[in-house]
Parts: sequence; C-alpha cells; structure tokens
Amino acid sequence: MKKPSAAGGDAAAVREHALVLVAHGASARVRLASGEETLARTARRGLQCVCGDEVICSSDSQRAQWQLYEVCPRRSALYRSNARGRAELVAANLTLLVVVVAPRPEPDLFLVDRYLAAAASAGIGSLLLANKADQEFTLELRADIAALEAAGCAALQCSASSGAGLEALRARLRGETVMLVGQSGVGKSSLLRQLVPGSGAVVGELLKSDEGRHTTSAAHLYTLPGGGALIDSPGVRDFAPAPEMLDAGTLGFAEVAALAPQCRFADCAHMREPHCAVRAAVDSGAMSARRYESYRRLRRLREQLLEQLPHSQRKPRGSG
Ligand SMILES: Nc1nc2c(ncn2[C@@H]2O[C@H](COP(=O)(O)OP(=O)(O)O)[C@@H](O)[C@H]2O)c(=O)[nH]1
Ligand SMILES: [Mg+2]
Ligand SMILES: [Zn+2]
Repeated sequence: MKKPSAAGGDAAAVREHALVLVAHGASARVRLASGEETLARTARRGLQCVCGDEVICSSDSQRAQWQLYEVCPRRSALYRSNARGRAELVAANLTLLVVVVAPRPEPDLFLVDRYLAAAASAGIGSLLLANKADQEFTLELRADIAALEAAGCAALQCSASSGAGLEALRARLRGETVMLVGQSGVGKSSLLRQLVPGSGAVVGELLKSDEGRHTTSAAHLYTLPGGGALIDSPGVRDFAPAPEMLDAGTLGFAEVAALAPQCRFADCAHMREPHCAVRAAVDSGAMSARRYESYRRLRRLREQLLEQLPHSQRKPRGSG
C-alpha cells in the first residue's frame, strides 16, 4: 500500500545526480552523487543512456529502488556506425580517446585514423599510445607514428608488461575521462589492469543483479586512482565513425583542416578538384601519402554509409 503524502505522492522522493558506470538495455549501474553505487531502471521507454552519461535518478524515501529519469546534456558524444550506417552512441562525456597500437598484432593504421577522425569530429582529444615498447618496432611503424605526430597527434610509448612509460601515461590521463580503443591484442586489458588496480575482478560483476544477463561486451567506467575515469569498451574493436557525425569538410583530419583554406574551392572535397592544397601537400611530401589515402577511404566509406540512411537522417555536420 502506498503511503499518503501531502504533495501529490512525490513528497518523499529523493533525487540525485549520478554517473552511468555500465548501461544495459533498460537498466544501468550508476554511482550516485553520495558515492553509493546502485542499479537504476530507466523510467520511460526511449530514454537512452550510455557509459559516461550524467543522469538524474530518483527513488522512494527508503532509497531502495532507483529510477533513471533524465540524461543530462552531454559535453561530448562518441558515435560509431552500425552496418546500416546508423549512428550508435558508444560513450558520453569523453575528454580523451586513447588509440592503442603495438608492433603485434600487425597494426591497422587506417583503423587508427578512423578513431582519430571520429574523436576530432566530436571535439574529443586524442592520444596515440604505442604499447609493447619492450618489443621491436619496425621502421614502417615508427614512420607511421612520426607522420601522425607531424599531423598534430600526441603520442606516448609504454609497455603494460615492463611498466615502462606508465608513469607518464598516468600523468597524462589524470583528470580526463578516457576511453581505450584499438585492435584486439594490442594490450588494452593489460593497460586497464595497470591503470586501475583491481579492475580485472570487477568486469562481469557490475550488473550481476540485472536478471543475470551478461555484459561482457558492454562498456564499463572505472575511476582512475589519480582522478578522472577510464572507460573500457570491449565491444568496440573494429570501428567505423557514424557518417553524419564526421565533420563534412575535413572528416576530422587535422592536416586537411589546416590546408583546406588554401584550396581554390571553399567546398573542396580534396579528391579530384583542381588547385587543391591538400593534394599539393601530398605531392610535395608535406602531408603523408598514407594519411591522404586514409582520408580518401574514409570519404568513400562515409558516402556508402550515408547512402544507406533514410534521407531524413542525413544531417552532415561541419563545413557550414
Ligand atoms: N610484450 C608485451 N606484451 C604485452 C604488453 N601488453 C600486453 N601484452 C600481451 O598482449 C596480449 C594481448 O593483451 P590484451 O591486454 O589482452 O589486449 P587487448 O585485446 O587489447 O585487451 C596478451 O598476451 C598480453 O600479455 C606489453 O607491453 N608488452
Ligand atoms: Mg581486452
Ligand atoms: Zn582541396
């Protein structure tokens, strides 16, 4: 039986801001402003939250059952594209995307570029992290990393197994909301264990009370010991940016953004147009040919994905 209350039954309700640690269907593991962690169920259909979201939760006065009824405005949102070109929200409020590469498995630099492009287009900072510094880096990989640095991408080296470079990494991550991404096998889980002691045991436990469903592929938010947060997203391995979230003019390529004002046409796509400063920079060696090839591939991928979308959903951003 419901307790009668003076102000329309809501008088005893408690409201609190909370941070989403794991989101899964209609429920989420949240950390309340008080520090308490609890399960909250979304109050209505269509209310979508993701890892990293700030939300408002409410409960009865016993604080036993929490409902999640509002998602606070996001400072940033990282989207991926599903196979049909639709945007899927991966994580909210990230400030730094850490793209991990290693000598093995064979690096996929085009995947790295797609992550960097998505981060730049979303206003999220990025860091290239070369892990397994205890192994030998080929000349080619060194050159690829140098080209990314020349394009303005910050880079660090470390080894999750030897510990080399981890202090500098911790210092860089302090206070940031970070997501570690990269190919399977580059060492993301190993890095997580180093950066968040005890995190290994937590995976898979966070939502155990949620109808026994498993969440091994769901993103988890961990608190960094020095302040800040780290989101581990095992579900994001291959990655295509959501086409309508990419900056339509530059696709998030920093070199292209820097060169584009010198192209003859203001809407130059830097593909076949005459007097294109981007292509001139590639010809002169000022821009990496591999990065430019990556730009071209991403432009084609973006077009393919946009074509699959219904017209109403094509809302190219940027370039005006
Ligand atoms: N030599 C070396 N091996 C590493 C390093 N970091 C991770 N590994 C190994 O690389 C493999 C994949 O690591 P894991 O953390 O599971 O990669 P993930 O798939 O990105 O999560 C494991 O065998 C790790 O022990 C490192 O810095 N140096
Ligand atoms: Mg892993
Ligand atoms: Zn151009």
